[in-house]
Amino acid sequence: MFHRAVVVAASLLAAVSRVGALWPLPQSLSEGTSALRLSPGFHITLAPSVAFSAPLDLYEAIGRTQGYLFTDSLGRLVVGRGASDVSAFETAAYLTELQLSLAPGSKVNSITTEAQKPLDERDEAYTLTVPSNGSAATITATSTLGLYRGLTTFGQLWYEYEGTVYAVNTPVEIEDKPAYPYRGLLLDTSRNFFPVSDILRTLDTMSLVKLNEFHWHVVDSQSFPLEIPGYTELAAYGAYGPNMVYSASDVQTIVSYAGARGIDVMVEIDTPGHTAVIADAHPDFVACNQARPWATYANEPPAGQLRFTNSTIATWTAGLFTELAKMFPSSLISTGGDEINMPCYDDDEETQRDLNATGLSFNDALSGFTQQTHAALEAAGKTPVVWEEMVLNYNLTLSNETYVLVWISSEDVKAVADKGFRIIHAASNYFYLDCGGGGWVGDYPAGNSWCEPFKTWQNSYAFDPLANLTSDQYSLVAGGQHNLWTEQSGPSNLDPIVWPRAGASAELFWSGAGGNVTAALPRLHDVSFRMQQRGVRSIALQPLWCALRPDECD
Ligand code: CP6
Repeated sequence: MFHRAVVVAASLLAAVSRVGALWPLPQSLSEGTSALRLSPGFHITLAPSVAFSAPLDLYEAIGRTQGYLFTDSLGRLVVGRGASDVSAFETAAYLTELQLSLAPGSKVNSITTEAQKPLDERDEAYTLTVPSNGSAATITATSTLGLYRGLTTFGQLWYEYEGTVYAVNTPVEIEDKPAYPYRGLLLDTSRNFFPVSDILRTLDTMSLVKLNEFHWHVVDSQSFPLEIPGYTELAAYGAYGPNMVYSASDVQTIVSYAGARGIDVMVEIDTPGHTAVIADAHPDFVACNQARPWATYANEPPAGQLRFTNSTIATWTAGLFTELAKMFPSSLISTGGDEINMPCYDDDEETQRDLNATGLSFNDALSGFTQQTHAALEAAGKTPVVWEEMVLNYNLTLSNETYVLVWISSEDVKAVADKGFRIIHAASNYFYLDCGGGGWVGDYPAGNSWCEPFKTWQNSYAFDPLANLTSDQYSLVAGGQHNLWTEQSGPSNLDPIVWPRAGASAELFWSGAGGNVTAALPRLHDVSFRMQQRGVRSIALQPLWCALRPDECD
């Protein structure tokens, strides 16, 4: 294959504009056509503005970046695209230094601290220059998180081939910052369990495409794999097994690994629906526990929902969120709130007795419960996040600080905005990675095939985050996320089902507008190869033939 590629080499000049494979595309990018070699003595340095108090996670990020430069062996791609005019490389200058500096007055926090800040306080902006003459490259920013984003971009400029590392699109000048502060990925670890190592690899891959929010849908009706201090009975009884539990120390590992990669971890305990598993430890806490036929009482087996109308249970749940808040430094925690099943509560004597005793309507009782869990989170300094039904279906009184995940349909975004809530796009018609995964294949009502059409990356990439909104509502859009529900996914297909598809939302919400799939395809293809180089089983988007000759395949 390589030999074939060399034979069809086009002119270097024609090829280079297609060689730089940055993903997500920076806000402003100017590229030249000169080759540049990475000196064997290349090193990344810190200007005095950073060096005096540089945090450990920045040093580690520098070390990883240097490592990737020499192990992302993608030179074949560049060579195949016509940059095989080796003479251009033989005369290319050597880059020996990349200098990182912070603007005067910037605070030198760790990347982790910056990544875990509230959404509107995150500063991810950076400027990157790579001259073609061998003078030092530079990254400047006003936060270490910005420097980290710049390092990620820098790493995508380079291709190792037969021992030489080169960029072919210099000089490069980039000014960059995200269009939206929230760029997430949801992973469900309840329907099927994922070892910590799978989560860490996913975090690495997220960081490569500048995703910054890991939405950890950690528990659900099927299993409770999270050990929460003071509430350890939930995992003890509810996990699939003793080896399928995230211990408090696993959580710390995941949170700090994420933070060091510029990623915040937003955990979710979905309430009051999706809670059947709580019955394993507390049978009295759950209505319609494993009731049959399950389809009457839940969207998936097993049926069972928290008896939130009971004040003891509500207080217990608020306490659970208080403990959860201590485990996760993020400012964001999701209390869930999707897919509440009414027949379950209608048929539950205890719930009906509570409602009669208090004289509250179902909606008012649900409002009170949600206010109680949210108050617990707010007391812990957190901002609550909910699924859209909480604000669209039950008319709950919630703070306008609340973030609302829109999942049922992108059509619902407008109604959420009209109520003044901040929005996280997660619509099933654009951003669901599972195919049939929300469903129970064979058991879903006929004609309700959530999975069709399969959500291609092109489909997600065409999403308009501001559609149907008035310009004064634009600021309500925090960003968006791809979602992996795992009814039919597990460790063996995690990488292929997520990557590189989730890259589509990564670019959409970083760059602000996707749309042109033809222009994007060769870059996404390249970032997918880069993922593969790093041990991620990201899938092919095209025959390799096209990767070598993007101009022939568009
Ligand atoms: N689990 C939870 C799910 C889903 C949701 N919440 C879901 C619903 C429909 C589809 C896919 C997933 N499996 N807790 C909805 C947010 Cl198609």
